[in-house]
Amino acid sequence: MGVVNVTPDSFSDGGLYLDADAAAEGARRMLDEGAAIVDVGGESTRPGSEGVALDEELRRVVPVLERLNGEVPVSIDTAKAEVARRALELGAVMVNDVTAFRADPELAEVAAEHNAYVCLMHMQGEPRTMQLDPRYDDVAAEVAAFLEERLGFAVSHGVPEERICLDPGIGFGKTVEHNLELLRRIDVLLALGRPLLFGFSRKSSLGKIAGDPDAKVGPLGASVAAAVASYERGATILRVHDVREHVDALAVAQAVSGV
Ligand code: HH2
Repeated sequence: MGVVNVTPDSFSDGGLYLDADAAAEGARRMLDEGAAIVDVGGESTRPGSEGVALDEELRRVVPVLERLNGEVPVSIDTAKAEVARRALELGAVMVNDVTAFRADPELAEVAAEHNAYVCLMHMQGEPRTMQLDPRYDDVAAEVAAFLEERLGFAVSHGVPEERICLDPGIGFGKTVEHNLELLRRIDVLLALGRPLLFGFSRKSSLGKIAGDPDAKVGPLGASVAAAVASYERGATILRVHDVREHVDALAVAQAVSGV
């Protein structure tokens, strides 16, 4: 899954795709480079962010979807039902909601009506404050319990279970150690029986592991290593900004595993 953030302030690609032509071109390039789907978002959820108004989010993402004209499989990264509705009408095939249908419960019905694929993600707290002091007694068990509950919610609102993938939400109310433990104990998440999406790409935890305690962005090599480690432990979808490098690395990992 490639990432195109149509925002001025995303933590690693803010401003790069704010222009609709540049965003559409970026999405097409990612498809050429081997992405199976491109996640288009109009609201940054980086630590400390405040969120954007509906009108502004629509103004950012609708022109991109219009330009893509249904020719690129798009996942719409939004927590708003109205943004998802417009995106699905314009050909998007998946709804990626970092709030797992908590911010706008109507989003579940919109996804169901359009027979969309869905990604439900775990987040502790909200972007504005989530990295201030994240705490868990047992991060893997708590994230799994949350995802199981949200999976039940989505299914009870008409989204077929086969259309849903789950995501532990790397960096969303989690320390470096929490993120690593979620990958080490991925068996607890795999036991939920749905494909798992991991989004380590460029996240600050990777920069910290690579030696910079003040890192805001993780380096490419660290992102690729985290994606391969996630794949080898059982993740199905890797959400990444640098598609070509990840596709190459994952092709090798896949060849080694003989799948
Ligand atoms: N991470 C980000 C945004 N959306 N969605 C899922 N399912 N999983 C993730 O890990 C995830 C996500 C944050 O990364 P990015 O989109 O690059 O930054 P920003 O939120 O600043 O736009």
